[in-house]
Amino acid sequence: MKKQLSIIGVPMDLGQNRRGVDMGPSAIRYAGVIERLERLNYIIDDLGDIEISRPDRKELQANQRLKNLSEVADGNELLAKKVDEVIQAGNFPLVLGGDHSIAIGSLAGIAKHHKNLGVIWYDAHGDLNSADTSPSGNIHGMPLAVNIGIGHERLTNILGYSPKIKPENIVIIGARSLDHGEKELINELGIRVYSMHEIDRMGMAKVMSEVIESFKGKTDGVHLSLDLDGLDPNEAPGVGTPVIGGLSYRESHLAMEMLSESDIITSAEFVEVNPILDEKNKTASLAVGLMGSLFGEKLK
Ligand code: 6HN
Ligand code: MN
Ligand code: MN
Ligand code: MN
Repeated sequence: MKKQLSIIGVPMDLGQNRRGVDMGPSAIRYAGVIERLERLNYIIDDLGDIEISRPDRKELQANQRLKNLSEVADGNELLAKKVDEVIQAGNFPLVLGGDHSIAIGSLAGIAKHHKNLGVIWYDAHGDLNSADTSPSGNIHGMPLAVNIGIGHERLTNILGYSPKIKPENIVIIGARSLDHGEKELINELGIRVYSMHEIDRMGMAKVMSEVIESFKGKTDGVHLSLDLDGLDPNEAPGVGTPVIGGLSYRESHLAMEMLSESDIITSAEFVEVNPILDEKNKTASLAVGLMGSLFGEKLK
């Protein structure tokens, strides 16, 4: 792992309906992310937060199939440029959300620097919807589709190229709430999914060894996109779209520790922390703990 980490906060809440997730970056900072990673001897550069523009009320109603499209696209454009700069400077980008729509901007900035970027999507959801398949019109349910080139051009074409990633380089872990159109896309493109069913049967250790083995030698970098709702709502109550029956604290720490040992992760984001829905900053603290494991706490 690179020793210089650049933290980018993205106070984005326009990719979904629940207010409060824009305070995620503050909650994660408050939970001590910088101190935690400095203790592991990383040099932390906190770049502050990306500016997200607020929609006017009229525009909020404009496109129900792609809610707040222009504000989400604009914020992601800024994020993409910032992430691109961080990587050009030789640093590891650690992005704090914000709702999961921000994976559009982070991957736009990251994938530019790779021919074969692997992506681990740790999530209860597939985030593979488009305006045509989405039950909600919320863009946070679409970022993985956008990154493989499916979706509105304002989103797919950020930084002027598309697609960002290849379906065969994606692994979804923790899925238990997939919409009909998402399942069709997964089958059509052969996207690898370790749903809760597979995780229960195989155990997290086996799942992660398979994932790590599958990326080694085949990818030139791996991005971790960790949606806190991948964990069980008992562990992570502060999320906007909780789904019962999720990954445990221990499974998730094990996954992060194995990623740390494997040293394959080249960028990461932690998203969907909503302090308003949380219990005493429990979810933000959980996120910081997982970052500790990802960045090698067990080994140092
Ligand atoms: N997330 N599949 C649902 C939708 O509205 O498209 C939920 C998406 C949740 C997205 O948690 O990042
Ligand atoms: Mn998600
Ligand atoms: Mn999710
Ligand atoms: Mn969510």
